[in-house]
Amino acid sequence: MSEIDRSRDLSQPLEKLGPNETLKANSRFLRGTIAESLQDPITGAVTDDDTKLMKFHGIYQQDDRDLRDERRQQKLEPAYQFMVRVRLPGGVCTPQQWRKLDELADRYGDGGLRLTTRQTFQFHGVLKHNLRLLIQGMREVGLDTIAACGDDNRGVMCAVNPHLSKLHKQLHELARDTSALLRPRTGAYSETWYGEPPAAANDGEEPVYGPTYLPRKFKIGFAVPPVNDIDIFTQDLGFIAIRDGEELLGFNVSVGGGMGRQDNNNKTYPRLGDVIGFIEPGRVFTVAETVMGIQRDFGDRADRQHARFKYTLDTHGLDWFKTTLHERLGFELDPPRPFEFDTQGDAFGWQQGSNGNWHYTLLIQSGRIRDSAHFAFKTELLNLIVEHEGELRITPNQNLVFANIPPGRKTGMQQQLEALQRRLGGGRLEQNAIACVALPTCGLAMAESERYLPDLLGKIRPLLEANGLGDTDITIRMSGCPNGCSRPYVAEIGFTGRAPGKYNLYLGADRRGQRLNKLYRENIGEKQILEELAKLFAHYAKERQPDEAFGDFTVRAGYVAAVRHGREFND
Ligand code: SRM
Ligand code: SF4
Repeated sequence: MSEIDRSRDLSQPLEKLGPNETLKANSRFLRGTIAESLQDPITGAVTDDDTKLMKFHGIYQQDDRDLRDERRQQKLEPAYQFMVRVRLPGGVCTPQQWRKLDELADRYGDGGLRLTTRQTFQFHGVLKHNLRLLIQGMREVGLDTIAACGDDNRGVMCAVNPHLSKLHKQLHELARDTSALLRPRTGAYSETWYGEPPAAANDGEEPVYGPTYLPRKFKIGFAVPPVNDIDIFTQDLGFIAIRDGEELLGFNVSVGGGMGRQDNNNKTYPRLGDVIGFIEPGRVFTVAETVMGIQRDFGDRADRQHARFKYTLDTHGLDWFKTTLHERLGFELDPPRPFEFDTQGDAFGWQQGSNGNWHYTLLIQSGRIRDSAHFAFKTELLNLIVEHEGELRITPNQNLVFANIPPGRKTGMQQQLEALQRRLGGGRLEQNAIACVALPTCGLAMAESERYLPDLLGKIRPLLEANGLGDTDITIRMSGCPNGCSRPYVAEIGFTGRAPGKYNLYLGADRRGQRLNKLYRENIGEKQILEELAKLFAHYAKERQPDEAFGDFTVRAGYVAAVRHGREFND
């Protein structure tokens, strides 16, 4: 591991730091009183401080918001439960791991699994007394949850790349090793969840992070042009593969992406990353560690709303950042190499890899996997996975790839996979849509998202068909609040929740993840959404240029301005 200059930004004296910073510093490297909280039989919750610390362990305390009123009337505490997120770099897992997760969901969760926009699994509805059992179960198949949440390096993403077998392997290994390199080292995780003997916290316990970890979450991803499925410019740090066929030449490095913002706070905005140079593959780890180290040392620790790396860059300037990076690295990045993206979407159905194996991408709306009274989807999926001899890849669009099916096995699986897809349903609109979790589990949701988007799409479809646009690809993404977990600000049509039944409507992104959208209508309900879209689709159908995407049209036709930099998002 390379040495990092860990000098702190002296412009932020300790006494001015926010409460989360003090909590981290005093937590004995994320131990806090989690062990005691877990044992407290009086409540289904943990203390407020432990709630914050447990995020670093990949665990979020929540309560079922559908039950809030009822429980309040009954004078009961909220229906506390936990969301548990798996650390799964690049979204790749084995059938054996899936089988275990499926079993754990039944035994300790709400019976379902949720595929996320960062290519991993979430369990919902886990009760406090089952947390240890769940995490120990994952350990049996080599999985953990550390740093899946918290102020640290989050799940590392990696393009799904069905065609490029050799390159995918190489990139997935880089994603996996980057995740391992930047994984917190504290013994708190194994002590708390695996019951290993407690060690005295010592100052050297976190050689990379130090006692206060990062000012805020930090996200890394690897993309392979022309497919921008991971939305590389929304990552704090992105590596854009530059290749000759399947030979990896190196990466363009992009810095400072992020989606999260708040309504009525113009200091916050989504921002797309800036490409700052090119590196050889052997320098990925040093660059990742050094960039994260600069954010650790200079990120705003006084104001969490201003603490993401994108704001550090805008506060200090890109030139300052590049100089600091070059100084710390001891070398300069080469000039960026040309690259082109042409889509953010997944390739559905069958694709053949360069190694001859087959891949099947299954569309799973919102990544939600559960059995219901009329369709035992989770069970049917598991039955197929058990027969599968390759690996599984979760896509950044919440779908699932049955990857590396040997040619001799394709015929056997084809009928079943295609039949399952038919039962799951979903057409063009759904293929281009993402919804975040939102209600009832997300504590920050202001409006429905996952539970509402399918209905809304059902009402949008006739509007498109009426204008002869039924086969047109248009990205539609919905988030239940402005945090943007579905990456709505890079969708041609983006919705973010404002209040129950009310959404902001954004237009104008480019289908390639290289242009932000912009607010078009604020705080509107379904009736107005459909009226607005009906007008827009009619105009688009009439006046679009050949091959002009909907987002490009809304900018050219003057509905919204093109946003070149995040700061223009709020203009
Ligand atoms: Fe997210 C917070 C769900 C991807 C930006 N996100 C949350 C929490 C944990 C709510 C909370 O803090 O109490 C949500 C849990 C809901 C639940 O009940 O499960 C939540 N985020 C999700 C997931 C599950 C959405 C999904 O439907 O797939 C995604 C899990 C990713 C993963 O596997 O790690 C998810 N979140 C994202 C993304 C997209 C991405 O990373 O590619 C973003 C935008 C990119 C970015 O980070 O800027 C995102 N989530 C946020 C934010 C805003 C951060 C900010 O800079 O302001 C929050 C709120 C916060 O951190 O304060 C948040
Ligand atoms: Fe929750 Fe908001 Fe993220 Fe949706 S966008 S999961 S509502 S935090």
